[in-house]
Amino acid sequence: MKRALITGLTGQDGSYLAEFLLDRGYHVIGMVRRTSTLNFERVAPIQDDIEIVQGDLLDETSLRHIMREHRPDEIYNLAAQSFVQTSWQQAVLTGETTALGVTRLLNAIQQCDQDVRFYQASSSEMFGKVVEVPQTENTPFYPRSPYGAAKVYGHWITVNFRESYDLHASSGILFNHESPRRGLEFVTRKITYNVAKIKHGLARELRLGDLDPQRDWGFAGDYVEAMWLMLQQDEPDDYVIATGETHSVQEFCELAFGMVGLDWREWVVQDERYMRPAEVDLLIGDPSKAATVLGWKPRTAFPELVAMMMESDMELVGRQLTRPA
Ligand code: NDP
Ligand code: GDR
Repeated sequence: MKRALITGLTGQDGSYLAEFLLDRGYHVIGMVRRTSTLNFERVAPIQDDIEIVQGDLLDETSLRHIMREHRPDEIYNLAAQSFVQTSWQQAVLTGETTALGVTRLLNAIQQCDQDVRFYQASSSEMFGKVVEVPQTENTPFYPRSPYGAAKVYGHWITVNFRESYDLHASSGILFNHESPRRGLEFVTRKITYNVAKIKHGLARELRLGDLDPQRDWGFAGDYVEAMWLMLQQDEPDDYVIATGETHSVQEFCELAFGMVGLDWREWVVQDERYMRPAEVDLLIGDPSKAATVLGWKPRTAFPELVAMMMESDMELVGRQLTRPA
């Protein structure tokens, strides 16, 4: 039985990846950091099938301990301070976790077991103010936030450890991927959850920042397969994972409101608080290397993704309404 360690188990991607690996017969070890209240909501249905271990990307000793005690064959490093907006207020913490955290984990691998296969969760935010459209594995980086800069470091330290120590370390440059399990602070989920509240009469408006940025949005459930495929290759490498389509925040609003018979223009209010000091205007990825080498293709089209999230949030808010006080 293969053993996989997932950091960031409690996040959106961690939960989908854990389900994916369990289905393939893996023994899944999920790293979680200590919190005063449990936040296992996303993994609740599979919690008993996973070995949960405590560790923190800020604490290298905890990572070495996990490596020695649990001997994983594959490591998926999904843990990060992942919210771009927060990275301006907590730039140092973002760097400690999202950048140096990768080095701590790679150090632990290099010292404990150099045969481990390693996946780093890199990001399209590294392209930032894009210098090429669409973006490929060869497009130069131009990050626009402390988060983007931290991910660039995480990406290059992964490449460096691969080249320095011959580690099987791959970096997946994933474009935005969403799901009903997306955190409520990210724009797609913020929209679908609040549209559901408006539809149920629980909110009167939706306050958003810039509606013009365009993103290449895919479904998280499709993207975790690409992570796994990268670690099944004979050689480690870097891959862009994207749909090859781009849509604006406004288009997302139009679709989501439209799905429940509302006109977004009557409900959306623009609010300075959600504007960013530097914006990423346009992201669109070229996933052809992943298609050719990994045989990976996205399965969920943009309208399907919006519909999936809208349906889930309509049901969630409906349940909240009918719950006895
Ligand atoms: P989430 O924000 O949903 O999850 C982040 C996870 O990291 C949580 O489990 C969180 O734990 C954990 N974490 C945060 N800090 C630490 C720490 N110091 N030590 C250990 N664990 C920590 O992110 P996603 O699931 O959406 O994304 C997964 C990864 O992929 C991230 O690295 C993200 O930056 C990257 N990425 C995501 C994309 C996307 O569109 N979703 C696109 C490209 C890259 P806790 O629950 O305790 O907060
Ligand atoms: P992003 O995702 O920054 O692309 O990072 P997010 O959903 O936060 O923003 C997408 C775009 O929407 C604009 N926007 C708003 N965003 C939020 N959160 N809230 C708002 O009210 C709002 N109004 C407009 C933003 O300015 C932005 O242009 C995500 C994260 O998952 C990263 O961890 C990951 O690396 C990248 O995707 C790829």
